[in-house]
Amino acid sequence: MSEHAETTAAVALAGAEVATAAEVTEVATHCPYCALQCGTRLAHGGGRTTVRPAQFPVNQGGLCQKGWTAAALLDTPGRLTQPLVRGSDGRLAPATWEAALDTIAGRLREIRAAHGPDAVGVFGGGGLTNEKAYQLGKFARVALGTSQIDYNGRFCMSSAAAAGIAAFGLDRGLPFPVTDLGSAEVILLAGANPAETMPPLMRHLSGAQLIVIDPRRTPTAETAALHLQPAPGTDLALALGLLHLAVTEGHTDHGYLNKRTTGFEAAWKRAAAWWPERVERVTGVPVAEMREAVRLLAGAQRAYVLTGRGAEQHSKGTDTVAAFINLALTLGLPGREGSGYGCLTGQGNGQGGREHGQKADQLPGYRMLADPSARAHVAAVWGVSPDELPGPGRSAYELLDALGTDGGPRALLVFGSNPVVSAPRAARIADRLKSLDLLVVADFVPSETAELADVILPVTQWAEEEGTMTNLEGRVLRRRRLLAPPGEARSDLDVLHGIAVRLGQDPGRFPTAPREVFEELRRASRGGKADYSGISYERLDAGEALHWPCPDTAEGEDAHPGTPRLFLDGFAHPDGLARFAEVEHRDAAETPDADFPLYATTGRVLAHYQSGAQTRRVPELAAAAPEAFVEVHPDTAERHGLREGAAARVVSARGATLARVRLVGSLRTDTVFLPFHFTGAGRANLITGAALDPRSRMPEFKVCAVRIEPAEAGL
Ligand SMILES: Nc1nc2c(c(=O)[nH]1)N[C@H]1C(S)=C(S)[C@@H](COP(=O)(O)OP(=O)(O)OC[C@H]3O[C@@H](n4cnc5c(=O)[nH]c(N)nc54)[C@H](O)[C@@H]3O)O[C@H]1N2
Ligand SMILES: Nc1nc2c(c(=O)[nH]1)N[C@H]1C(S)=C(S)[C@@H](COP(=O)(O)OP(=O)(O)OC[C@H]3O[C@@H](n4cnc5c(=O)[nH]c(N)nc54)[C@H](O)[C@@H]3O)O[C@H]1N2
Ligand code: SF4
Ligand SMILES: [Mo]
Repeated sequence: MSEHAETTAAVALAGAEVATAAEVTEVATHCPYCALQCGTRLAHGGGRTTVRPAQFPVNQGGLCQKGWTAAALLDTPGRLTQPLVRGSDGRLAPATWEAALDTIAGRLREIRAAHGPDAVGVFGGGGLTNEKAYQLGKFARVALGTSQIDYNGRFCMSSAAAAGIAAFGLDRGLPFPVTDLGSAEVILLAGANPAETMPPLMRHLSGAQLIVIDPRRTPTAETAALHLQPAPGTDLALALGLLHLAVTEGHTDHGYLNKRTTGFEAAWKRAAAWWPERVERVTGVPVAEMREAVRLLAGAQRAYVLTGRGAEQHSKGTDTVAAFINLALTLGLPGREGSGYGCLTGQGNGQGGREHGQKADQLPGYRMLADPSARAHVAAVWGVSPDELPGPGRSAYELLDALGTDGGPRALLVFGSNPVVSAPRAARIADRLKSLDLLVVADFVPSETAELADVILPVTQWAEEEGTMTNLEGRVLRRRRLLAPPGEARSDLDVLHGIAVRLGQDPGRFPTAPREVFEELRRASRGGKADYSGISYERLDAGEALHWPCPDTAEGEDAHPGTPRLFLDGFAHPDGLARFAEVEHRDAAETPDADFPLYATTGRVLAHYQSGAQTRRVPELAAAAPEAFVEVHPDTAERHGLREGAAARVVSARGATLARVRLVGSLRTDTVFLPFHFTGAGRANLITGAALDPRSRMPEFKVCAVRIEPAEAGL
C-alpha cells in the first residue's frame, strides 16, 4: 500500500489547485505514452515541470527514456494553443473557438443533409482516456448518428482480442497482474520486444528464462535463454510445430484438457501435419531449437506465453494468436495462478480504449452493437431509442480507404491518431484524407494528419486533465491534472460538447467534467463484460488497485474488490470451458519474388512513440533517433550495393521509402527492418500493404515483399 499512501497525499494537491511559478505542486499520475502506464510523480515549481518515477507495481521506480523526458511534451515548440481554420486562400488561420466550432457544425449539417449521416466518419485512438473514448462513441452514434467510427486500436491488438474472445470468451490483454510474471520460470515472448517497447516490464521478466520469437536479434532476444528467428509471417507454422512437439513428446496436460477445455482434437488434427522438419522448411527455425523451446516451456511449473505485435500484425494474426493459445492450453497454462497466456497491449489506454465503444462494432462495457439486449441497455443510459443507434461500421483501414470515394464518408473527425504516418499504404491514405470535404483534427501538436485538416482544434494533454486509463493488466488508473492548459487549449470532452450542442443535442447529454462522464460510463458498462460499475474516482483516489470486471454489487467494506486474475474458476464462455481453435498455416499476402526478393518488417525503437508526432518534438529523443533507418544484413547489403550509413530506397509494389542503412549481422539475410516513427519520404508505411485479417481487420504491418537499392539522391 505504500505507493497508494503517497498517491492519496498527492490527490489533495491535484484538485482545483493549479501550479503557479512560485510554489511547487506535485501530483501522482501516469506516463503519457504506453500501456504499461508507469506510475510517475509530476512536479511543477520555479517555472519547470519534472517527471520522476513512482513506486508503482508495474514500474517499481523505473521509467524509460520517453517517460523521463515526457515533461518536454508540455511546452514543445509548435504546441497548438488556438483553433485554426483553413480559409478560402487555402491557409490555416487562427480562429475563435466559437468560429471554429460553428464552422464544423455548419459543414457537418450540409454534408449530412446532402449525403446522409454515414457521410461523416470518426477516427479515435487508444491513447484517449476512458472518459473520452466513451464520449466519442456516444457522440458518433447519438450526435452524428453515424455508423462510421473506428480507431487506431484496430492497428494494434485487435487480432489478439479476436483470438482471446474466441478462446476464453473475454479479452483482457493480461488476465493477471504484471507482477505475477515475476515468479515465472519460463516466458515465451512471440513477436514482442519489451526491452525497447516497455523497458520497466523487463524487471518482471528477469527471473525467468525467456524464449523469444523474433526475426531480429532484438535487445530482448539478447537477454533470452533461447531465440527463435523465423521468417516474418511464419509464426503460425511455428506455433503449430511447437504444439506438434508438445503433444508428441508427451507434454499434453490431459487432466486440464478434459476439465477446462473443448476442441482439442480438431486443433490437434491440423498440428499433427506440422511435423518439425516441415516447420523448419517454412520458418527457417532449426528443429533442435523448437525442441528446446518445448522442453523449456513444458518443464516449467510456472510458465507464460505472451504475444506482441510481431505475431499479431498479420493478415492471419488472429489465427496465429489462436495457435499460441492452443499451445498454452495444451500445456495447461491459462486460468491457473502463476501461469497463463497474455497479449502485451500497446497504447496508453489500449485496453480501456477497446472497451467503451469507439470501435466500429461495439458499445460500452465491451458490449456488441449487433446484440439487441446490449443496444437496449446502452440506449436507455443514453436516453435514446435502441432503433436510433446505427449498426456496425467499417473497420479502421477500410474507413480510411473509403474516405471521399463513392459511398464513403465525406467528412472525418480525428481524435488521437496520426494515420498519415501510421496507417498502411500511407500515401493512399493521405490522398483519401485530402479528398474530403471536411477534415477536423483535435490534437495538441501539429501532426502530419493535422497539417491536412480544414479545422485544427487544440486540446489538453495528460498533465492538464483529469480522467482514467486502463493499463495492460486491466487495472483502472487515475490521470491527474497539475497544470493549466496553455493558451486556449480545451479538453476533447469540451470539443465533443461544443459540436454536439451545435448539432441540436441537449447540453446535459454531453457533459464536460471527466468525473461526470465516468459516472455515466459506470452505468453504461454495468452488466457488460468490461463492467466498471463498481469503480469510482473515490475508490481509485483512495489507492485501491481495481482491475475490471468490478461490478457494483455492494457498497463500502463489502464493495467488489475487482478481478486481478481472471479465469481461475472458469473461462468466460457459458460452459466455462476454453476453446481450442482449428487453425491452419497460410502464407502472408505477399511473399518475396524476383522483383521484390526480400521480406520487410516494421516496428519500434526505444526513443520514439508510434507515428513520432510527440517524440520527434522532444529534443533528447530526436537526438537519440534522428532519422529513418533500415536494418540490413551485411551480406544482403553487399548484394544490393549498400554500405553502412548509405541512403537506401526500400521499394514494394505500393511505393518506396528512404532510409539510412544500418548493417546488422544478427538479422536474417532475407529480411530488412524499418521503424515506422518517421515522417515524409521516410515513412515505413509508404511500402506496407493493405491485406487485412478476415476476422480482426488488422492490416499486415509486419510483412511485405521489397527490394532495396542505393538512393542516388541521398536522404
Ligand atoms: N519505444 C516504444 N514503445 C512502445 C511504442 C512505441 O511506438 N515505441 N508503442 C506502444 C504500442 S502502441 C505497442 S502496440 C507496443 C508494441 O510493442 P512490440 O510488439 O514489442 O513492438 P514492435 O516493435 O511493433 O514488434 C515487436 C517485434 O516483432 C518483431 N517482428 C516483426 N515481424 C515479426 C514476425 O513476423 N514474427 C515475429 N514473431 N516477430 C516479428 C519485430 O522485429 C519486433 O522486434 O509498444 C508500445 N510501446
Ligand atoms: N508499419 C507499421 N505501422 C504501424 C505499426 C507498426 O508496427 N508498423 N503499429 C501500429 C500500432 S500498434 C499503432 S497503436 C498505431 C499508432 O499510430 P497512431 O494512431 O498514429 O498513434 P500516435 O502516433 O500515438 O498518434 C496519436 C496522435 O494523437 C495525439 N494525441 C495523443 N493523446 C491525445 C488525446 O488525448 N486527444 C487528442 N485529440 N489527441 C491526442 C498525439 O499528439 C498524436 O498526434 O500505429 C500502427 N502503425
Ligand atoms: S515504459 Fe511506457 S509507460 Fe513506462 S515510462 Fe516508458 S513509455 Fe512510459
Ligand atoms: Mo499499438
